[in-house]
Amino acid sequence: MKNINLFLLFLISVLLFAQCKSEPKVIPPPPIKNVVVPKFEKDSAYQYIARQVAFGPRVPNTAAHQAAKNYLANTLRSFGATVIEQDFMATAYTGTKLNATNIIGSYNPDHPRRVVLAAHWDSRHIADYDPDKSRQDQPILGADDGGSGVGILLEIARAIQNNPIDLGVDIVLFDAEDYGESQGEDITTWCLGSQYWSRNPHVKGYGADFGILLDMVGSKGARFTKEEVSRAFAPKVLDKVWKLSQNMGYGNYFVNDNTRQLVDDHLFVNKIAGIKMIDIINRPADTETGFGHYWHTHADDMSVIDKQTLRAVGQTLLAVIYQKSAGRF
Ligand code: AHN
Ligand code: ZN
Repeated sequence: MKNINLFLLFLISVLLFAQCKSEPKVIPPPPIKNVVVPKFEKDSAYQYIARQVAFGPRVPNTAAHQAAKNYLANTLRSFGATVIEQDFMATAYTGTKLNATNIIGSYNPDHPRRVVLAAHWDSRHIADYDPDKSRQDQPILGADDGGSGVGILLEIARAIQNNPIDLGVDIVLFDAEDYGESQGEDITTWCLGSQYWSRNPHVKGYGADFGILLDMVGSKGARFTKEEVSRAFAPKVLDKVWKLSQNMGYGNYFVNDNTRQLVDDHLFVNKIAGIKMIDIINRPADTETGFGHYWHTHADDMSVIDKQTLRAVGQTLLAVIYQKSAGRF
């Protein structure tokens, strides 16, 4: 009898040990469910852009930047996100030390399946493409270049608070994206916040199934093309997002045209953090720079922001994350 008990104990131990040693945990796909995708409130997103712009240019080492930082972190907190302010010191191409902060708002921080949604919250320190040369050394408001993506992500945060989601969602607002050297050779002068976060994620061992970056997503008649870095690193995510959006009726914005690679936050997230991230970014067909006519000029103010465009992007993103939570993306 005693021997049998000992044998059973031995057997159980072997089985338990074998369990522990088994393959690294594979997260099972979720059961396929039906889910309601909340409505994206474009007027609300618009207001969140206006609030950012009202601080003035959000350039590191300025009072407006500090005020905008507090506004963004507090707003995400008020929407029920777990917020981390990731302070870091960056060195600009000028040698200037920048006091910078990535702001991360997380939903369901312990959920094993995660998606990361990102945008940059700083605005450019110079207006290097402004037609008025005398004002090129002045910082820009960045309503579209920075403000629009953040405004949409704040509205998504509010939607998640009101419609609990069975998915981990991390909203990452990168700092110091736009302090790069004008026409410089060195791509690492751009995207200082995403470079820092990719090397020092807000939680150790951080991972996500995929990521979506929003950059200049608010102007009238925006054209979101399939950008080369996104195509190279995250082709399936890119095609699924575009198809979903087109099926929702936003094919005038999300077009099936390919455009060349861009140095943007997603490049560093893909290369350094190894997270598949696409870039939704406006690439007009008819401007010299390939960006909006207002790009890196003082014309990048609230007058370029269009609510229909905000809705096309915001409603697409809500569909992506709620479908994903139901095993349908
Ligand atoms: C460059 O022009 C090097 N990158 C485009 C990324 C960018 C700048 N997004 C906003 N501002
Ligand atoms: Zn810019």
